[in-house]
Amino acid sequence: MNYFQNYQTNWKYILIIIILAVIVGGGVLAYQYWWLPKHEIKPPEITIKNEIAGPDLSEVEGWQIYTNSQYGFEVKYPSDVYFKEFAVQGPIIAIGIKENNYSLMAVYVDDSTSFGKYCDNQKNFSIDNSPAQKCYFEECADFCHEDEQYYNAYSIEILQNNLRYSFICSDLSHESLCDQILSTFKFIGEEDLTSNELKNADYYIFFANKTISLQDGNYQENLPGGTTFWLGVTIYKDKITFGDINNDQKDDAAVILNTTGGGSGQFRELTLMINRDGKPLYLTGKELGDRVIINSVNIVSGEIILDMIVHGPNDGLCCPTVKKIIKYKLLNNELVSVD
Ligand SMILES: [Ca+2]
Repeated sequence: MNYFQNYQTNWKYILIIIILAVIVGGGVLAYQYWWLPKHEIKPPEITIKNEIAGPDLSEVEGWQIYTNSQYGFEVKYPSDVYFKEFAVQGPIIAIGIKENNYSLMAVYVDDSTSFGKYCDNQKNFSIDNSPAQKCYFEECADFCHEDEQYYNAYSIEILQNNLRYSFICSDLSHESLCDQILSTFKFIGEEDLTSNELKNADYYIFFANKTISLQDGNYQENLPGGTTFWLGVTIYKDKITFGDINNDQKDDAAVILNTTGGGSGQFRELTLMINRDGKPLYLTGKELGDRVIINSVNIVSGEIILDMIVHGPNDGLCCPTVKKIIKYKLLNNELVSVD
């Protein structure tokens, strides 16, 4: 075998190897491209509720209210979450978890009439009657360098009055908490009632036959000279529900109050607070009963719908067991029950 033959044989082998490599390599690429699932972030079902249904307040019982009067909104939040406000540039608020200073959400407000365009996956809906979009995307912590780890994030953007409110939740493992906080989002204009105003308003109480002034959701009246009180009023499980009840296109509020006279009785009343020039004004109310349970309050088409558990004939006062839906509407400035 001479050198030339040897050379030729080597070339054949090399050529065969190259052809095989191209076939195998191409096959692998084609397989990856066509058969392997593409990298995508599956959006879970949106849990944000529209404002007619209202957030499920049974889940956010005892939450506090953050109000931003500069940008006109409020959201509720659990006690283990903190809000940090910033001056102008960058996020206007950082929301974090107290325990480990963990960053949960950043809130930006900028001038825009359209949603951001960088979504991998999106869903449109509405929050407080304004167009909103939930958008999943990849995010990186620090200028997105080549070798940087990307992670999955999502934003909820809300458009109102030429402003875009962006809530960016940078960790999908906290998606349900971010969603839950956002489900309580509400714009507040000068003409709107706010939860804070309702927690500091005057209410007529049937139980005591008098008008009292709540301060931060509480009222307490002590017996003369003593520390024991004879009248205590609070907002029952933070149940404040907004909706138009007197058909003037301005949202009013249904508020459930809990009154006690110092004994074991816990008397629940429904009160209707009318929006009068942007301020809450007591109009009328209904006694609901001692220790009845109010699961939810909704306002739909001008009717207040109470989902309650009331006492059956064999129930002790402590422990009602009978599920009952009661609907009220306003007639001649009185709440009347409707079927
Ligand atoms: Ca109204």
